[in-house]
Amino acid sequence: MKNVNKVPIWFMRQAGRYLPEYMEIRSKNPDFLQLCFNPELASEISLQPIKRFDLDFIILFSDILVIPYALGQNVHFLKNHGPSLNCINSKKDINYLNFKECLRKISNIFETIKILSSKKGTKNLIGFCGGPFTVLNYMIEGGTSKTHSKIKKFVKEKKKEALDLLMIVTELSIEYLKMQIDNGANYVQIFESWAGLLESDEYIEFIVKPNKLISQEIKKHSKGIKIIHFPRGSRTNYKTFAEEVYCDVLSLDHSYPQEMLSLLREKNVTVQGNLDPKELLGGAKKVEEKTKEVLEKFKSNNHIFNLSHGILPKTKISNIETVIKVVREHETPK
Ligand code: 1CP
Repeated sequence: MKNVNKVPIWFMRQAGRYLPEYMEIRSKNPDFLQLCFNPELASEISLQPIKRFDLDFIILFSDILVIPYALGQNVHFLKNHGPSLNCINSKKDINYLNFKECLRKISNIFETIKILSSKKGTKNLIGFCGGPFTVLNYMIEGGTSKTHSKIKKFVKEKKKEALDLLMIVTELSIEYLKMQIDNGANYVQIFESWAGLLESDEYIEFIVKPNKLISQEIKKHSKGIKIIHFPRGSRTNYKTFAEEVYCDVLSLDHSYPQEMLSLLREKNVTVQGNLDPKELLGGAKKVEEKTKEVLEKFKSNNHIFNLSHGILPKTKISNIETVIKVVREHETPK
């Protein structure tokens, strides 16, 4: 056998709208959240990209917004519009009872994980939650936002309330991840998709501290679990994040500073990423070129191939196949 390493591969949002087999199930299930709470269908959807592409990681089919739902907020996904939540302003506006009760509301998700765990074979199974600030962003904005003006104002003008709510979301997320691990996930990813909205002290308080607490508590609960962090858009703060927060894997977008790669080598943290999902809307030749560029860029680091953000709904399946072929043919010396 040759002395070589293979780069493992999966795609953020690999289970979703670019797949006709997902759209077929979705067309018969207009309520997206109820689909997330249907263990039979949710496990089938999680396995769709594995059956089609034989990827190395299965990710649970669910959504980060099950946490506001569990806390008693009204959460709906409107057709072609994204999520919609009733707006809240303080801790008083959520009528959660206790974390056990909250988790009971979403306990079907753990049944999905059990099914996936029994079918995973040699694949890895990723459980996930949103980063606490990202979840708070949706809770305060009431949905997708271009300006994020409400959350920025909330953090500045009602800091105490913001930190109280952030702590509730953080503690519930920890319990939620522990349950996912107990039911069979061997990786967890924390999607802090809106980390890039904050700078300096706010970045420390709202991004670093809660993510650090999640890592500490998860490692205490289960040493063997692998933790992937994704503080998207962190730019130079990627360094602060890696220095402060325990990560087994750090997912990078395109904003990271150059010196990250040597820092991550020193800390023995695996790099995940970072092909731009927009490339998957174009031609095959370019996709091949860009995939090779990513492999080259991270060749001296431990690397899990992925995108810099989720797969877009208009992605061509043939382009996904091209990426996988290039990555599978690539070998790095041990
Ligand atoms: O209409 C549909 O069928 C729903 C589309 C969809 C899907 C397939 C949504 C709505 N969520 C998901 C699944 C999902 N979401 C997964 C599991 C599947 C997989 O990854 O393969 C995961 C991990 C998520 C995570 C998620 N949801 C994030 C973090 C990652 C990211 O994209 O930044 C966020 C921010 C959400 C919120 C969300 N869910 C869905 C929408 C349209 C949105 C809003 C996105 C936005 O504000 O732009």
